[in-house]
Amino acid sequence: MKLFIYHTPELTPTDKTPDCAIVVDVLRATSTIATVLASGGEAVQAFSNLDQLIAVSENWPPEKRLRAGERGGAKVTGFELGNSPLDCTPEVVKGRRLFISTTNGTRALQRVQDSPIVLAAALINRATVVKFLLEKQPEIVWIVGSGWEGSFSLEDTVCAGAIAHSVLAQSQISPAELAGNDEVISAIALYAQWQNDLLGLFHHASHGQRLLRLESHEDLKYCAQTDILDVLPIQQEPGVL
Ligand code: 3SL
Repeated sequence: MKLFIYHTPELTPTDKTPDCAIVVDVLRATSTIATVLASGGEAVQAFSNLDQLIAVSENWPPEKRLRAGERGGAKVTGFELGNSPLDCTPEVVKGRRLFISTTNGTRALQRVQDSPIVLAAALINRATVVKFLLEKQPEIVWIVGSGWEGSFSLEDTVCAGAIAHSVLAQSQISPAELAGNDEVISAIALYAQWQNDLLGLFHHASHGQRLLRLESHEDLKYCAQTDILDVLPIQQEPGVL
């Protein structure tokens, strides 16, 4: 297995696809997606464009759908949900399809949707994603951070590092064998430094601070937990997990 980490979707090569692409948006899209599926949601369908989301979801029975949207961290007017994983309880999402559009996370999913395997990962489902990698052994793996509007984000990089760190801990692969680019080594170092205080790291992150200004402290706490959900969000068809 060769692992490449890209801090933003824009940094991924445009002329190739990996055997497995793992999209990460810890704050908060992939944490929300994992939570919806763990809570019994029928599926999550991701859109980068709000008008498209509205048009496609119109064809779905109202009692079987939920529209979730976030722009700039705030809920999209008229949608049932924003992008808080804490709203995605079984009472709310069970048996329903979540149609979601967020600023960065759904854009990252769209960027890699032609890869044969596409996963959504966050810290909360890290162990399940790692188990999948160790069982399937895809040759070329990309972890794609969503970042924030084209720039690096600490929380996605530390999650990428957490995945790589766990792959190394559970296999015979050496860091040099695993690392396809330098980003892998630096993400592992970031995780090694902060693994016992991920919430503290989120407080340093620009998007963490943005969410704190929006009074989403509980979201930060939830998303900073590691390995609490045994769920593997895996793409079934382009854009649908
Ligand atoms: O950018 C995104 O995709 C979102 O996850 C951002 S937010 O956490 O909902 O503000």
